[in-house]
Amino acid sequence: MNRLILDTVKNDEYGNVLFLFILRDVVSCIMSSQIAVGKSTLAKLLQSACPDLEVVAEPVSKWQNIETKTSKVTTVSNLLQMMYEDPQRWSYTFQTHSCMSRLRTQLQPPPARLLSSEATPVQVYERSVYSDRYIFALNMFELGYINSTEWAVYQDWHSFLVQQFGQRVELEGIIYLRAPPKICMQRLEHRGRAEEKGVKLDYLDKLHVQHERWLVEKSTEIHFEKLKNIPVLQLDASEEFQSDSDVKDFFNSL
Ligand code: D5M
Ligand code: MG
Repeated sequence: MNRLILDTVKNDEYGNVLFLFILRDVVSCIMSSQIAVGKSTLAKLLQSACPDLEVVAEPVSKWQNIETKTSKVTTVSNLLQMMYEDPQRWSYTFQTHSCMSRLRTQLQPPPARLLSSEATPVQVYERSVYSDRYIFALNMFELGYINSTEWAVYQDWHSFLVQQFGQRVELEGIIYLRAPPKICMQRLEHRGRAEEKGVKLDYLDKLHVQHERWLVEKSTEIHFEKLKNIPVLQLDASEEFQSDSDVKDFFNSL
């Protein structure tokens, strides 16, 4: 992926200075995994161990704080909570919002500090527009939370947007953090995110099956050519992460 980036940097002597960076070969990866598997733990490890790497967090707080403005009052709604409390009503809405927020995140240029690095810069995203579609949205459709009309509409605009943005949302690799759903359930209970209180093991089992179909068995129907042959690094996440060496080797191989 080649990116052209215009940036302004504040300079004491000359005021704002316009820089033109041509950034070649940014390696974009995603971490895809079950809920509460430990993405953020691995992300912190990677971030502190690799200066040429940027981890881009999932925009969860955006989903929890949607501002609704009327002429007199501003209210905040928590779409993550609404989706878990009433999936039949809110799943489709949630998928539109999560996909738009991930798209915005994936379209952001890398930070300036990555541009000055000698090595190939790497951006690692916590999930992507592809995990949205091939894990969560598909699962909601199979559970009947998204009906067949909503599913057809979703797939239509998802394919259109991904194709329109082309290389800007392409990935070079996927890191699959794999752990038994029971272990993820324990971690989910331990972290105690209020919206996830009602999540059952059965739901995590289903998400696990979706990951296995997409990333291991490769039986999920994929609609984007590059994604079909993308390298997948599988990491055993049943133990808490201690080291990042496997991941570094994977980046070097891309
Ligand atoms: O936590 C992220 C939370 O967000 C978790 O409750 C799953 C949920 N999530 C993320 N993306 C989606 C989509 N596309 N649909 C439904 N729910 C979603 P984490 O522990 O980081 O996985
Ligand atoms: Mg997380």
